Amino acid sequence: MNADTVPPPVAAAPAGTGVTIVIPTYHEVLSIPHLVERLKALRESSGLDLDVLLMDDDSRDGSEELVESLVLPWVKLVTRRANRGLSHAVLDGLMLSTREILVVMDADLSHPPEKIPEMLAALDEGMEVAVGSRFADGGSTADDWGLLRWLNSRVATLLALPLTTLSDPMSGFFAIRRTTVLAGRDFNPVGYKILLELIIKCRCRRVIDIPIHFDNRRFGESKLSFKEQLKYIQHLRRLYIYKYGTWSHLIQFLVVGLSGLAVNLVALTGFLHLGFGEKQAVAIAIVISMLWNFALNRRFSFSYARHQSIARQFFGFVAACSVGAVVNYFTTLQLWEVTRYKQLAALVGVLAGTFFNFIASRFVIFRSQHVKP
Ligand SMILES: Nc1nc2c(ncn2[C@@H]2O[C@H](COP(=O)(O)OP(=O)(O)OP(=O)(O)O)[C@@H](O)[C@H]2O)c(=O)[nH]1
Ligand SMILES: [Mg+2]
Repeated sequence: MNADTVPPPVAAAPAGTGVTIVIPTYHEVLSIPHLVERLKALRESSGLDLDVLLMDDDSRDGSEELVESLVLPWVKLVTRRANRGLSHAVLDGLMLSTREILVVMDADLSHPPEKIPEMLAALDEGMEVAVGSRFADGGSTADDWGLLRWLNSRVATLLALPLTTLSDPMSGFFAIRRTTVLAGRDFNPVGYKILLELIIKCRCRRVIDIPIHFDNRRFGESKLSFKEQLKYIQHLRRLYIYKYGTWSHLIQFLVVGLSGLAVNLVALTGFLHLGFGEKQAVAIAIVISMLWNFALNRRFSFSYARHQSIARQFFGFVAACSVGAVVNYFTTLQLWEVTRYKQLAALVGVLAGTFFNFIASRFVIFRSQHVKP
């Protein structure tokens, strides 16, 4: 989070009671009156001590004037001019409020405010986060969700499976305790998925799904672009690294290794087709796949070491691959003696060589360097 734009720390402010609803808005002037109307009805029917913070990224669409004209002391609009973006707007809103419970929801009427009391009841029962879910039993989405949108959402949810047990971790509708938010560290969200960021960085364990019906937006346009979806992958990668540390580097290393195997086979086939001799084709394929692995490992698996000398890393990587091949060779030969399953011996040899490569890459070649302040 950019320190310049974060409001003063609320940790110093006295702990409040009641609920703040934090709503990120961008060009939502048409939806705001309807949303406020429904929140007003909720306030009256439930008797909740509830206020609303609209975190607007300087839409200049009349939202500011509209909120002023409503003259409702419990509805405020904060105009943000720096560090724009949905996740930052939500985080700023969460930090601004001093209320005990914080609810986040979209402005476009896709989230039913009437479900808020159910979410608050879950927090009362000891949950840290209650999430409005489209995919929990009893949850639903508007009928005209096309197959593509549904598939997109399901794939995104599947990719987040190792991070949380929630059925709808993409949801933008959730309730969380202020103390839980304040216990979070290292917030660094990219893109849209602020809930995932909070769950990982606040180390939330007690999370619960609250089924909701997710409506289509009625006014204005969606701001969820393809670019935002790419950012989601980047965000997921960061969260995996944060949560799983060295394990996440190992997984990336193995995925890169598998892709290198495919590159090797394609290159070998290609060069044989082009009429190269067998020995030449094998050697060229090895060089190409090694370069491929090096580039991808430097860019992804060990990206924290990207600013270090590329030449040193490259020669280190080539050396590690060569020693790894020797480890593979001797392990296979050793096992060859004790088993009649030669392929099994070769497989263990490959694993031993890969393991050696990983350890050398992670802790020697692409080691993290701590720079003295
Ligand atoms: N402050 C702020 N709010 C944003 C930004 N982008 C989107 N929002 C708000 O975040 C909420 C969710 O954005 P939507 O465009 O509805 O995204 P979505 O719900 O995934 O897409 P739809 O299905 O079309 O509704 C809405 O209330 C938006 O106004 C932004 O950059 N800054
Ligand atoms: Mg929406």
